[in-house]
Amino acid sequence: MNSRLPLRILFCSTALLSAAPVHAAERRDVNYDEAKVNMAPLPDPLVLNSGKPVTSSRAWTKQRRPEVLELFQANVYGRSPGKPKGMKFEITGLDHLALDGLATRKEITVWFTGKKDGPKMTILLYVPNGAKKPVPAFLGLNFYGNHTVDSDPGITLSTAWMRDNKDAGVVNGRATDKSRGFQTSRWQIEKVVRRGYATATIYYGDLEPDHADGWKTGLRAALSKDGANTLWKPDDWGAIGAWAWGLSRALDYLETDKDINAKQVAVHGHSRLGKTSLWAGASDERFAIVISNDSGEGGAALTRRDFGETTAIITKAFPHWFCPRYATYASNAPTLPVDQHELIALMAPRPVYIASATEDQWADPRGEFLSGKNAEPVYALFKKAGLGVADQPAADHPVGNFIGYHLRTGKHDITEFDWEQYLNFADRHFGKAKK
Ligand code: GTR
Repeated sequence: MNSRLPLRILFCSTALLSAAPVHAAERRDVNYDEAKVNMAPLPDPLVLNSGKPVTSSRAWTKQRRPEVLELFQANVYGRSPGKPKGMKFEITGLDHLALDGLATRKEITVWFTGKKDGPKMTILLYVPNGAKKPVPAFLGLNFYGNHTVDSDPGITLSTAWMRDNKDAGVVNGRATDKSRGFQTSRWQIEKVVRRGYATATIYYGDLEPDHADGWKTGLRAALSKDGANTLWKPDDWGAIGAWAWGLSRALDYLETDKDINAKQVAVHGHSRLGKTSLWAGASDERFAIVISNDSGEGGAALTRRDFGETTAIITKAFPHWFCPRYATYASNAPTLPVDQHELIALMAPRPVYIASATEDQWADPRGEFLSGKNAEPVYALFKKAGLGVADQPAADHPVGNFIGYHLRTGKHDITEFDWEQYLNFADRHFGKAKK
C-alpha cells in the first residue's frame, strides 16, 4: 500500500496543482496499516457544549447544529461573509442548440460587487431542452476552466490564471485551445443532461487562485477593506471558504433562473473541491443534496484517524485552504473540538453522498465511510435512515438511503460509475426515480 503514495503525489492530476511538496520523510511516515490506527474517541455530535444531551431533531436544529457550525467556522474553515450587496448577473453567452440540440448553454457572468472592474466569476450552465421546466440541477467547481468540462467549442475559453500543466494545455499561466474537453470524463455533461438535469460549473480559480498567495489576487482580498495587505485572524476564511462562497453565489443566480428548480440543487466536488462542496452544503442549507467525491483529509475523512494524509501534512502543504487556527492542530488533531462526521451531520436531514476509491488510500476511504457512519445518530433524530449497513461495503456496491456511500474500484478520480450513483441518488431524493 505504501508504494502507492508517491505515485499519488506525483501523478494525480489535481495534485499537480499543489503548492508545497510533501517531503519524502513525511511520505515515509504516513500510516497505511489499519492495524496501527489508534483513534482517539470522536466528539459526540449529540452532546451540547454545556454537556447536556440532544434528544430531538428540534434541539439539534435550534441548539446543537449552530454550535457545531460555529466550531467548524472557528477552527477549520473560518468565517465567510454573507451575500454581497449590489451583486449583478449578466448572461454573456447563450445557445439554444448546444450539444447537437440536446441542451441550452448559458454563460452567466456574476459581478460580485456589481462593479465591472471588481471580482467576478463565470457560470457555465447546460439546461436539457427536452425536459419539463423547471429542472433540478447539479452544481460544482472545476479545476481547469469551464472549457475543460466538455469539448463543446462554444464554451468560452477561460482567461483566468492557472498553474502550467502540459497535459491540461495550460501554458504560461493561461489555458490554450488544447485544454478544451480535458476533463470531459469527469463531468459527463451529456449523460447528466440526458437524465433530465441541468448542470452548472465554475472554474475555482475565478474565485481564488490555488496557492498560498492566491488570496491576494482573489476574492478574499477583493472583499476585504485592507485588500492584499489584510492580516488574517485565526478564524478568518481560507480558500475552501472562498470557493464554497462562490458556490452559494451561483445558487443565488440559479434561484433567479426560471429553467431551474433551485430547491433541487445538488452541490458536488472532487478532492479539494469535495472538501469545498461539503463546506458549501454545511454552511448553506439551500443545497438540497451534498456530494463529496474522494474528498479525504479536511473533507469526509475522519481527522482523528491516523491513516493516509494527516492534519500535519495538509496544513503544511496547503495552509491557505483553511482558517489560520486549523494549523495549530497540526500535531494534535485529537484536541480539535470537532471531527468530520459532524460536518456530515450538518447536512441532516438533507441527503448526503460520500464516495471513495480503492486506490485512493491517501484520502482514507474507510475514514470517509466512518464519518458517514458516525453521522447516523443525527439523521436518526429526523427518522432518516443513514447508510443501512454496519460496515464499509465491498468495492462497487453502493449503499445508503439519506447517507449514500460507495467505494469505487480504481484511482483518485470521478468516473462514469460515480456519476451513475449520483444520478440515481438524485433521482431517488428528487422524486424522479421510476416507480
Ligand atoms: C492532494 C491533497 C488532498 C486532495 C488532493 C486534491 O495533494 O493532499 O487533500 O485534496 O490534493 O485536491 O487533488
